[in-house]
Amino acid sequence: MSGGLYSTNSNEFDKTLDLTKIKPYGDTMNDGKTQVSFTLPVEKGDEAIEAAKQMMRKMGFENPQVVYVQELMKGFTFFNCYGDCVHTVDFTGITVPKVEATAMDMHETDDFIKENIGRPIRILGASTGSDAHTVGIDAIMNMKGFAGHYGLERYGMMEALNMGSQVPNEEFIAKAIEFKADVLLVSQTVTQKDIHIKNLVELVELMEAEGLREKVILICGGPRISHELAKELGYDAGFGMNKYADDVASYAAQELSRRLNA
Ligand code: B12
Repeated sequence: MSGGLYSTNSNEFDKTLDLTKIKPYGDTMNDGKTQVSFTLPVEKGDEAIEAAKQMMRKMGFENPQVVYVQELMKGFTFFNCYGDCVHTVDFTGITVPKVEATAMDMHETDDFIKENIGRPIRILGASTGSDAHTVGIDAIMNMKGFAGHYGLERYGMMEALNMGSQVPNEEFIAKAIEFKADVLLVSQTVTQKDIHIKNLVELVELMEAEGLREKVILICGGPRISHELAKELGYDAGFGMNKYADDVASYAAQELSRRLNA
């Protein structure tokens, strides 16, 4: 039986997928449905809710709805809102710079190093500057690994040394020289006030002054690091979220082999 108060005819919904004009998807194509949350520095109340709706309209959302309101502390109100996004993105025009390497698992990388480099690769890592976060660099380096990916310390053909967090750039460089590192791994998690940019650039400048920059493969990583940003800052490669030891190991082994066998 068709019709009735609650029946819907699916034919009346837009089903057009145009990759040159994509929009957020809620429950039907091109509905633009989006959830946004933010805080305004005002007292909770009807005026605050109206301000949040006006903010949503200015951000490019039609039919703004405030679905959750919470006073965070006196004078600050948090909002969860829904709205219909009016903007579109041309997906076909997007290119993202990526690290160029063939993905290999731990055993394949070890075999690759044996065949093409003939000795273990020395890898030094740290979370540098004032950054106290260790979980990211540990995820890449620790023997036990992370999310089912063994860390670099487990690789038979890698000598991996993890210096931990809050390592000053000068100390990192001194250790790199002493350890005769082939590859340096720098982790940066805190990005407030662009502190990571300042710290990453300082490391490159100090390495250049020491004549070390061209002698090593310099890699940075962290949740807000992209390969594009890394290249801009003078690094050989950058790895962000959802990247694991295998990604770094594959790249490091292949890049070192390219350089040694050039
Ligand atoms: C745990 C944690 C802490 C712990 C850290 C404990 C420890 N031993 O590491 C403690 C409580 C100490 C802490 C402190 C602080 N934290 Co904190 N912390 C977090 C939290 C909850 C999780 C981070 C984490 O462990 N992620 C898990 C790891 C596995 O993910 P990951 O780091 O992204 O790593 C992956 C990739 O990025 C990549 N990767 C990472 N590094 C590298 C390096 C290389 C070379 C490569 C190849 C790849 C790679 O590989 C990993 C696996 O995929 C985040 C919020 C969040 N949910 O992310 C906030 C967060 C990172 N912290 C934050 C802040 C602000 C702080 C403090 C400044 C707070 C304060 N005011 O005191 C201090 C830091 C002080 C300092 N001097 O650094 C902010 C950072 C905001 C920003 N954009 O800058 C966050 C995002 C919280 C927030 N939403 O505000 N924090």
